[in-house]
Amino acid sequence: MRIDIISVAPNLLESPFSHSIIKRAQDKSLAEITIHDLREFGLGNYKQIDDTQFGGGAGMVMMIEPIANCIRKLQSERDYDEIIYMTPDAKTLNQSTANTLSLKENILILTGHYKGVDQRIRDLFITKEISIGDYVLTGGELAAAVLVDAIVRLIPGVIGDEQSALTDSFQDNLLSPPVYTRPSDFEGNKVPEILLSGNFPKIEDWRSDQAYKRTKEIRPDLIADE
Ligand code: 6GU
Repeated sequence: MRIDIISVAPNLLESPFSHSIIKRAQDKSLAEITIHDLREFGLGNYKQIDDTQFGGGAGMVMMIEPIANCIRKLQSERDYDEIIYMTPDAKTLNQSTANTLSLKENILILTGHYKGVDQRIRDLFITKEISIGDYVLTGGELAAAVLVDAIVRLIPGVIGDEQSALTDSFQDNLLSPPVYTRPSDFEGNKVPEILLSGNFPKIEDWRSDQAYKRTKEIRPDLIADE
């Protein structure tokens, strides 16, 4: 899978993709992530990328030309399955969206700053808009990093243990059950007996039961949605 990201703060995105599982996915050529500096497409001597908004009001708006020029250049090199705009005024990311996107070949992600981008960018180029939650970040970069992590870990071969991505919280709309490792007794705090029993069907029942109880208490909306 190829992921291109357009950003005015490319260095904000370097670290999240340079470590651990996402780095390994790139080293194994399972994911190719390329960051493009929007400033290089800025207008005039000052490489301008934003301007005051028509109609007045506080905050700068990202101009259409630099973004259109950048997107068109990238589109001349490959066809994109989705062109995604990261913005708080969109539907929130969930596991189902991450699953769908992990099956795509080429994705382009535009990250916004300031008051957002000129609406015509969204009308002309964007095929999907994604928020990562009901709060506001200073820019879309960290949100894009979250999205890319959620997608890339689902690509077959990225996570060593094939089972692991499938048994995540949310893959079945339930939170994960509690997990334990050694020691079985920490200062009198014991691991539930069932997990030491070796009775795997019973252990699975217990885990399902715990997942359901945890979801009902912490995220009843996930169960109500079904
Ligand atoms: Cl995608 N961008 C920004 N700036 N803030 C956010 C967000 C995105 N998702 C939640 N908050």
